[in-house]
Amino acid sequence: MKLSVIIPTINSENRIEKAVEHFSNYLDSTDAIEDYEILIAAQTSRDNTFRKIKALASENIRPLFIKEKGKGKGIQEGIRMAQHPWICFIDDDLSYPIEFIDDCVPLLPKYDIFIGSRYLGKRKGSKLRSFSGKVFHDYVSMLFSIPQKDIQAGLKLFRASVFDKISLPKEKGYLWDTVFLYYANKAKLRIKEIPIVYEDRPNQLSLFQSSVKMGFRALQLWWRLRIRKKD
Ligand SMILES: Nc1nc2c(ncn2[C@@H]2O[C@H](COP(=O)(O)OP(=O)(O)OP(=O)(O)O)[C@@H](O)[C@H]2O)c(=O)[nH]1
Ligand SMILES: [Mg+2]
Repeated sequence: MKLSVIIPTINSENRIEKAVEHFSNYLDSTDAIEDYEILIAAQTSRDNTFRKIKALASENIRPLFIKEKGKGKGIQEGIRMAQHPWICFIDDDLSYPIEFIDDCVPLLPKYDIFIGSRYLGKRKGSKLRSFSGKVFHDYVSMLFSIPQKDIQAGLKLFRASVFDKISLPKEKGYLWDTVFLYYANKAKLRIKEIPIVYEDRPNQLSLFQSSVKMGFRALQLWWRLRIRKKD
């Protein structure tokens, strides 16, 4: 398999090197990977993230310097730059296991999109965060009729060619994934959830603040996509 791995990242000077090293060690050692590139989709940060990722550049590791805010924006730019037929994105804090690729490999011919699913697998960490994640999940799943169990998972693998069938979501924030899965289900793409063990490592400042913001954004998107029928 030839794979482009996108790491959306921000304010990560103290973790990005470790993440890139971990992912590239895995990609170098697994038989499943014929060729790969790692795209570090970094947004302008308060710390030295840009300087750190510049120093990581090599044949397989390509830093992207993105001015505009948002995890979705980082993923979009990564997808635009990706050169391989399979694309994966993964968070920068090692909360998701990259080894999930091994579980996907035997199933590649049968599916277009794989999700590293926290709700099928094990979730280590705070019960409150797990509960609020689930409430948000059920709310979004209802608004957009998305049947998958983990919509927002920060680990997804998909064919680059899916964007011949669906548009590349324009959403710039965390809800990029929701729009992606909404389009993918509508186009009847083949989606498989793979159980993973997730290590909760909270980054955001306030759970309440971010949940309210994302809840409101989900409503705006629901209005635009499902009621006004725009994309
Ligand atoms: N390029 C870019 N990446 C971002 C931005 N915000 C977050 N990220 C990255 O997106 C990934 C997920 O961010 P988190 O803050 O862990 O978000 P989360 O996992 O939904 O929230 P937590 O449950 O609090 O961890 C990480 O790799 C971040 O560095 C952004 O504005 N731009
Ligand atoms: Mg996180």
